[in-house]
Amino acid sequence: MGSTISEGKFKKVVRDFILFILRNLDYGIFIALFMVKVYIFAKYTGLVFVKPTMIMVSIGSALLLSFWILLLPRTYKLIFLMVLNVFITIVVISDVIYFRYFYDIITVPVLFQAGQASDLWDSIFNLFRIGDLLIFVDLLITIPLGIYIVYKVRNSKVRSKFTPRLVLSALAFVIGYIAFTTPVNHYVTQYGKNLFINNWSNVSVYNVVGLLGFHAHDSYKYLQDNVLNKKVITAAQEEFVEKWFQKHQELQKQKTDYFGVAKDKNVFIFQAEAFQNFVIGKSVNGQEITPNLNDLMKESMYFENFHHQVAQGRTSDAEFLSNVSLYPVSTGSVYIRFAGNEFNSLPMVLKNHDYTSIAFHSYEPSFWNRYAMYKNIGIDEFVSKEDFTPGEVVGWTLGDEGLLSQAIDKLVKVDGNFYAFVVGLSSHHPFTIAEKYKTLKLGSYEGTDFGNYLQSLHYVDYAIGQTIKKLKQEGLWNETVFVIYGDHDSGTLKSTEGMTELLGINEGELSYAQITREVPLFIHLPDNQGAGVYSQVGGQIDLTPTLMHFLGIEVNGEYFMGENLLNEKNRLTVFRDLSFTDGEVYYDSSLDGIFENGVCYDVNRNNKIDVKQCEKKYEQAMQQLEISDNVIFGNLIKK
Ligand code: GP9
Ligand code: MN
Repeated sequence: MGSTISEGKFKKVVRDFILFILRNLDYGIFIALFMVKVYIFAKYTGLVFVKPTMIMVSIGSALLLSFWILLLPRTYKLIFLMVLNVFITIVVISDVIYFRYFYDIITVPVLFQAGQASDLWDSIFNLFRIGDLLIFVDLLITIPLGIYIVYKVRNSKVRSKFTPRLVLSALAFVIGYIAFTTPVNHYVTQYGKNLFINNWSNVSVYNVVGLLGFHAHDSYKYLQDNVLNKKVITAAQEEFVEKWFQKHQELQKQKTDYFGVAKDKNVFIFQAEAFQNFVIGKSVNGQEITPNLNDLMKESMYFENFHHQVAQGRTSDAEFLSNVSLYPVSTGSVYIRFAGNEFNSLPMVLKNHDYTSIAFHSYEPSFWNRYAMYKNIGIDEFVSKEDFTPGEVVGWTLGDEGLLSQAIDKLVKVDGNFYAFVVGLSSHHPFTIAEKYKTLKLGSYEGTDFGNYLQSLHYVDYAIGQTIKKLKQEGLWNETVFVIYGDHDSGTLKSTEGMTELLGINEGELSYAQITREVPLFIHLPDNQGAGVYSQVGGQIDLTPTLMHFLGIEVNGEYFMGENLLNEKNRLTVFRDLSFTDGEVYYDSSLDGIFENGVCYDVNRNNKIDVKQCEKKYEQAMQQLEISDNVIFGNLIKK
């Protein structure tokens, strides 16, 4: 008798259990469909999927998104699962199509950028592939079936118990949490949090947190910038900014003998990767590191006290400084955080003078969000990785020689004047280039990071030499203002030992601070006008006003913070960390941001002086950064 009872009990437990599983089959199907969809996304875009961490974060994020649905009674559960499935389907299909066009994942700012989005939706039809049907074909079954079941069970008396639902939901949450956070934490301990603070590329974030994780992170960032930490610019601040620029524009309008000496000439800028100034004119083991630039010095203006002013946005900050003439923001990259803002820019000014602007960079167009930002600042065409004819790879991608040469091939075909903005990459960390280009004999530096850095710069210098030759052959040399500068230091260079040894300096000295911030600037004007070495201090922010001066274009209400480099009076070059120099003093700020803890140097005597002597200019430097931030955070140019 007893055994029959327990047998009956057992049967009931088993039956209940099976019923419970069956009742939650919809949830299982939902998770499976989610996995299939993100897999299709990865497959169609060529991004990562089949690696254990990606599978873990994907399952984890799906569970975290949906665990709460398990708490709901059957009909509601089904309805919400269907809604969520439709939502995910829309996200995946949009991402697939967007990626096909932009090689990037959709971000919140993109959704709000009406201009860009409408361009996208225009071509959506063309970008749709028959295979995309796979992403939403399940809806044809799941929706009618779901509705049918909801309809069927809506009046059923059978009520599922709350406790098992709670347990299952909690279980989904815990598993989801562990599955998601384990690989992410692993990444953070290995590489740090930087990727999430300063997300230089959406794809890199995706690679760590998956598609859903990416969208969650992106939405959070957007919310932070635009709601939670939104900087409020008061009317008084706005007025102050406006007054400041009015006064500044008067200064920018002052003429020198060079005003208009390159009127109606083309502009060709080459922004060289991680190119520091200390190599110019230097030799190692009796070999010149930059023989071509050393030659160029004889025919062009060379600014020996020119500086990069970048912050976390690195290359993109350098581009922003030189094309937009505002300071970068202190965290992240303006290119990514504020790509939807309105800006004044060199290409926009030139557009008013009928120039065609083309940017060249042989890398993924989504890196640093360039495809969006270039468009926003008035660059007509962006020639990126896929658009180049495959050629010799040096470092990460097509070498600078091929890049520059293909750029010229395209530019000779431009009708009318051009503005070319070419961004190099060959000398990017880790400075590994093909053996055949390592032509310097480096002795003790051979094979070290520093040695490889020198070899890379030597190659880039060679590419520059070839470019000058080609521009001459094409008859462009004297029809063009040719500009070369470095984007930033070789920051990721682990050991600076080689550099300090080669130059005979020590960390903590003024020259050390100077050297890490100095990049070369060469400006070749038609017919070698003004050739010589210039000592006034300046930075990337000064490029646009300087070039406008040569081209004979007066500032016309634009918010450019830089100054014409040829204006020698009252110069002040400010760095994002609040270090600065005016050519007389050099202030090196301290990490804690406390003024007194920084170091003040006398530039001419090359020694430390009382920090108080840097105080007045410090206030001015701070004001400049504040004005720039207010313009960017308050989108004041639009106003
Ligand atoms: C990639 C390149 C690298 O497109 O600009 O940027 P960086 O790492 O130097 O900022
Ligand atoms: Mn760079």
